[in-house]
Amino acid sequence: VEQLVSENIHVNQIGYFSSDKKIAVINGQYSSFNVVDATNNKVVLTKNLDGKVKDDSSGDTVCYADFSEITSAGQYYISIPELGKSYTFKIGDKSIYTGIADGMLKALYLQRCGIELDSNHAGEYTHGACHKSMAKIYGSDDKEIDVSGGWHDAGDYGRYVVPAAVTAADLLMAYEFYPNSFTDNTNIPESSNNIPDILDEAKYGIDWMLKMQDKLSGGVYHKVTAMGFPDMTLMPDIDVDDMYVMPISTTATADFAAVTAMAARIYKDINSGFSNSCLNASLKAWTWLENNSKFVEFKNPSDILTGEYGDNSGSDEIAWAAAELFRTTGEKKYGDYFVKNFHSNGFGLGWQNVSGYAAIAYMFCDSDKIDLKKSEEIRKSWIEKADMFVDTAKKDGYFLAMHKLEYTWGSNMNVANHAKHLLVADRLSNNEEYTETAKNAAHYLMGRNTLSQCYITGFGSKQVMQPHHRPSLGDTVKQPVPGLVVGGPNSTLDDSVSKSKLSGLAPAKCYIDDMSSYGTNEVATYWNSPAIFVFGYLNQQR
Ligand code: G3I
Ligand code: 9MR
Ligand code: ZN
Repeated sequence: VEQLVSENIHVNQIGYFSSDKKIAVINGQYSSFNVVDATNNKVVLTKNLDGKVKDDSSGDTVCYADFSEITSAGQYYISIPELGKSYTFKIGDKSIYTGIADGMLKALYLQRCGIELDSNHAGEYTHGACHKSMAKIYGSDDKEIDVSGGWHDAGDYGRYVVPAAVTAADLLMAYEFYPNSFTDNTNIPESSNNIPDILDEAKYGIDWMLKMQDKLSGGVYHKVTAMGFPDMTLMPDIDVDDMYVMPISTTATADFAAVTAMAARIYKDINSGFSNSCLNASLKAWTWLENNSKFVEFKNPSDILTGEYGDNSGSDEIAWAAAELFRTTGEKKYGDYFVKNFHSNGFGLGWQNVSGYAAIAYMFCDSDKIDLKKSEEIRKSWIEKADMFVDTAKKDGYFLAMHKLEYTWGSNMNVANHAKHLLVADRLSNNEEYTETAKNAAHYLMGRNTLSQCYITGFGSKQVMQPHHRPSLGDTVKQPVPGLVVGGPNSTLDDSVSKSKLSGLAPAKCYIDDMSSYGTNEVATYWNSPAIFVFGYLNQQR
């Protein structure tokens, strides 16, 4: 008898590496499973299921199908007599992730603002050059500046310095950690220029950030957006609302100083002109920070309704800037500032808390002026946190380093960032538990989760079809723009669809593939970028 797909058999819908551990997570208690060759429906392995784990985040009680012994490349599915079959997945070498990894990077190209997306590069997902007009400096009478370029932040068309900076930083860091994982042929306009596309993409974002710096003071404007969000089906090139440049903030300026210092270092031998401009811009931003020691907070003025990216402290951002400037220039004053002012503060790797970026910059700095005691202390607590993630994952039914309270807006960023933390820890001190737990995060994003939902548009068997993403809704293509990581489960229920459809559900189940659910189903560049880092690790040997 032909079996139907059961979404209670959770697999990585893309696949598993031949040499890796391969586990499917099953919701419920059953006795045995088969692994079936999908090309001829022949059973290649029959085994007992094991384990009985109550998963806190989903409420599921799960057991496991471990089929690690299957190493032959091919297409398979899991079948459980009483339940049904899983989605089909691959077993193979690193090439099974090439499409999805390149797709997530390519998605940032598809988020580009200020240029035409032509069919040669964007396929069906074309649109004309957008948001090219001059933007008004908010609060001034008539001053206008050109701040075209950069990435649309998310499902809206705003361009915000704080999230763009961490996006670019993730790309640069992915390249610094895994230089051989990235190619020059993802078919973006800069492909085949002998520079890996990931660096070209980062530069696209940074070129825009450079325009967001006030040339006189060195301070950096917080964002450029219209006064409100455009209609959900408005294509970017049709959106002609007046754009406003919002005031300079400490967080934007410090994040800017950090990422331009990184760029100065990484592009030094690749594009020295760009590297120099970045260094000068970074030093200027640092000067602004010195001249404005009182925290300049950004708050939306009452008539501006777009994303705030607010923060009540800039100290982690400034410490990050200091650490990157120290690593890039070797100048003692930046190192001293960092040592005096850095607090690990949970080693944040998100847009709001960037202390993790600061720590990485200092730990991996090879200057002989480094404060070894400080560096060792940071290293130790970084490892401790990694060990804590491993512990959390051991208790989690889906082997995920996620506490149930972490399923908030953009929880998929938390998933990817924890993996990133573990991979950095593995660089500091090799440990298979770290890399294993990081891989489990990737399995989760690709469908091995309580909803059997692949969270990256255009990929997997159960795909996201209705992301809160204006170009995906406004174009004539049925499939959404591919390669975008959606926010994922959010138990805070931040939008009305979530409130009406998801209330009472366990945290990991608070997700809905609905275009109006911005709290669970929007996309954002800084949700893609840490996932790109993780896939940089996975694709290392490709
Ligand atoms: O800061 C608190 C933290 O202290 C607390 O532990 C945690 C627990 O819930 O909440 C934290 O605040 C959250 C904050 O994100 C920081 O993570 C807020 O509850 C949460 O509402 C907030 O959500 C942000 C959302 O904008 C609303 O401001 C998302 O992170 C952020 O990704 C999202 O960004 C939007 C832009 O505003 C507009 N463009 C689209 C973009 C993506 O949805
Ligand atoms: O589209 C907006 C999305 O980018 C934001 O993350 C979200 C929260 O600020 O808001 C979305 O815009 C909605 C607005 O907040 C309320 N009116 C409807 C808009 C589209 O759903
Ligand atoms: Zn645009």
